[in-house]
Amino acid sequence: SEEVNYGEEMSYEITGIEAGAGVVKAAQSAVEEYENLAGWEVSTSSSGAMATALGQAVENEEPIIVTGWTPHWKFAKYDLKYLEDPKEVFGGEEQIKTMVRKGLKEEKPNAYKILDQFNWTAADMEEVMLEINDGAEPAEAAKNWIENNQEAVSSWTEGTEEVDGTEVELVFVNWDSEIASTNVVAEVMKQQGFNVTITPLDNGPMWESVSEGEVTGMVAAWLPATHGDLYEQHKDNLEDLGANLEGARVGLVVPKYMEVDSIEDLKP
Ligand code: PBE
Repeated sequence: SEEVNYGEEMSYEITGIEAGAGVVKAAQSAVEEYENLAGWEVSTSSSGAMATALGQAVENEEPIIVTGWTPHWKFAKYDLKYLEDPKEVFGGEEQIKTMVRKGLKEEKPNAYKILDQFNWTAADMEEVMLEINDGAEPAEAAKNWIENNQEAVSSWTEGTEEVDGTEVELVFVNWDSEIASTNVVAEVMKQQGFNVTITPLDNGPMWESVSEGEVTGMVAAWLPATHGDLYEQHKDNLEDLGANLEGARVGLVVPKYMEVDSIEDLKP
């Protein structure tokens, strides 16, 4: 693997996603911290464009490095691997956590309780993501998952009462993982009688809207590393309801056919 130099073939480019994503910021830090990444750049665009570029590269068996994360359907669809990160720039295992605006517990206790009790596994989330990737509308995939997982869903609504049109606004970023989780929670709340709006934002504004109390909350906080800076900035002005998913991860992801195992194997 020491012999292969992919940099030139890839124009020394790491294929990023949205500029505000934590994994993009981490990739930019990696370029600074790994001396062997001198001259590399992280391109930014969107999660959709990253997925398209990845699919095309795999089809042509070309080298590509993307800013990746788990849970994500791409690992079910393609043979991929994370590059080892000996400097731990991307952090370790992450949780996805739920954050709500202050005062929600008193004002909308049933909404608060459902958001507090929402909790599922990486495999659950991947099931919804795969169905969406296969062409289902997010709301449709969410409804199907709910129908097949009544036991989990009743543990989220346990101890709550149905409501009559209480308004709830959930914010998220158009990352495939958060499209899945936000749609599932929104559908569950709709079925309990809430009038639910889901609003896609960039990462920074997502956190701000919760901490400014403009919206109900979000289920899209990746911690401790990926959104660590945003959490520090906003934690005093929002309520942290804890993990809704364990075992998440971010990092640099490549197809398995690439003869490189560690970020340190890349050449300047
Ligand atoms: N992600 C998906 C986000 C968190 C969820 C890894 C693209 C990020 O990097 O901020």
